[in-house]
Amino acid sequence: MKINVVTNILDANNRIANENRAFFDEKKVFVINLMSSPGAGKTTLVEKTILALRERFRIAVIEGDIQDSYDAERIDKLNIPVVQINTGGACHLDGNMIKETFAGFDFDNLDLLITENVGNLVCPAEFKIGENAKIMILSTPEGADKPAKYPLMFGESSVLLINKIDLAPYVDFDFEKARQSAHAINPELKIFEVSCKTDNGLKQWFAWLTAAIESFQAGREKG
Ligand SMILES: Nc1nc2c(ncn2[C@@H]2O[C@H](COP(=O)(O)OP(=O)(O)O)[C@@H](O)[C@H]2O)c(=O)[nH]1
Ligand SMILES: [Mg+2]
Ligand SMILES: [Zn+2]
Repeated sequence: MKINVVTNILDANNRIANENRAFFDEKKVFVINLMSSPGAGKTTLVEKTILALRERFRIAVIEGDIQDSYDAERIDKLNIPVVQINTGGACHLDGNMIKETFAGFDFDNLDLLITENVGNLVCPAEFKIGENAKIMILSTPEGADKPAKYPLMFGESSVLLINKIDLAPYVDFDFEKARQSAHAINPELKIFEVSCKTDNGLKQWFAWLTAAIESFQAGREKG
């Protein structure tokens, strides 16, 4: 008999992710799973999002890295509850790792949990963690061919932030090609062009996230 190990791992993970989701639903905590390749701007976006929305929502962060706690220290400086997960080599977060952090947060006093996944355009998209929405970043220096090369992440995400638009002129980023190929994979994908350096375009992202959290907490959307 041929055993499909990968399917079994994903099934087991889905079960745990669904348990996490049920827990977050009960606590009315909106959870985003933020993914990108290393250096695309995840932590910078998390910092900007905290600064923009902290008056309105109670926010906490999970930082996922293979090792070290550099990103968590950046978040801690903003006085936001943060737990660092060190995957010890694994290139993605999974449901179990998220569950392990539960003791570190006061979920009764939270509206938004942002999880920064390990930098990688491949397997983070395969492992659910109990999120309401997958959000991904593609930065302009990475090139406009990435949707075609890494279709799963673009297919699974609700929002694509094209970051570092301030660098676009220097790296010849083809916005039309990126948009078209991303929408060919996922016609529902919301795309925002932003710069976390100049803040250009970030308002639309904050508005999307605010509306998504409010809609979830009003019971109009279930994870
Ligand atoms: N020019 C430019 N640099 C950015 C932008 N966003 C982030 N960076 C820089 O890109 C580098 C990686 O950002 P970081 O947030 O740590 O990326 P992460 O690895 O995805 O978490 C840092 O030096 C940031 O300051 C942007 O919009 N424009
Ligand atoms: Mg980071
Ligand atoms: Zn992985």
